[in-house]
Amino acid sequence: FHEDVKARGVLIVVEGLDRAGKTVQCQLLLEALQQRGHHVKYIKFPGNTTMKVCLGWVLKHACSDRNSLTGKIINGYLQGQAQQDDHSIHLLFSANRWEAAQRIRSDLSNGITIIVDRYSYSGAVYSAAKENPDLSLEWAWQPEVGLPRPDLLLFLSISAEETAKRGGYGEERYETNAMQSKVRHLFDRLLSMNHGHDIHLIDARFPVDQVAKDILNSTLGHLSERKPLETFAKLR
Ligand code: Z5A
Repeated sequence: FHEDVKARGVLIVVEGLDRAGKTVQCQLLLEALQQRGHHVKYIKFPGNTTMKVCLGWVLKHACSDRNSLTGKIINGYLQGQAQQDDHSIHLLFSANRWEAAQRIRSDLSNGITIIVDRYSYSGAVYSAAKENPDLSLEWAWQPEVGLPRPDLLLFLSISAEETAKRGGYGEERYETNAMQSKVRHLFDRLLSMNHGHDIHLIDARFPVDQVAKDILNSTLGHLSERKPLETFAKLR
């Protein structure tokens, strides 16, 4: 491999249902990797205007796209303040990732490892879960084709029933048991279609510290990978 490929950072995506513990785990992984001397950044999708406070940790690491045009529209939609056609909002979520894609590429090539809290997988399954007959999982995946493909996908595996026990759902439009169950089913389907992908299923039912250890173990083996960055392909 060329020298620039050797030096690049690693793209790590953390996915899962609402309340699976993604943000808590991203924080812990960020800290663990930084303590080991890695240069690491955190990005959350959708990048929007909501500041999420998690165990007292304000997401100061979140990328500047939080205030992007798409981020603002998406935030209003998620809060129920604005209606959008299913296809239109889907494409805006995808555009929100495309807005960040060049930055992700350039950070990786500068040796920065990036931890991403939700990505294209959430994008496809939340839209397909609406069961709009014209919005299949395959249709929903299509705008993601060409985006940077993660080197490692950590899927926090837990059922909708178990996440519901972690506290009442809030005001966002997708926070219902029925929606989360459909989302879980679609995540399973999507992950099974992404052949050749490095996916680690992490049992997210365990206490936070145990989950963090499993995630770190899964991640450490990948930090020495130096293959060229790939992009998402069509679903097979
Ligand atoms: N969406 C979409 O439609 N299209 C897209 O392209 C994208 C997203 C990217 C974003 O909501 C919504 O947008 C989301 C998908 C959709 N749908 N919904 N609903 P958001 O930004 O508000 O949601 P989020 O930030 O991603 O948060 P979350 O999913 O609700 O939570 P989380 O990050 O997975 O969990 P957490 O904040 O780390 O922890 C949640 C609680 O559980 C907290 O009280 C923790 O203390 C507790 N917790 C965490 N881990 C544990 C363990 N191991 N045991 C016990 N308790 C735990």
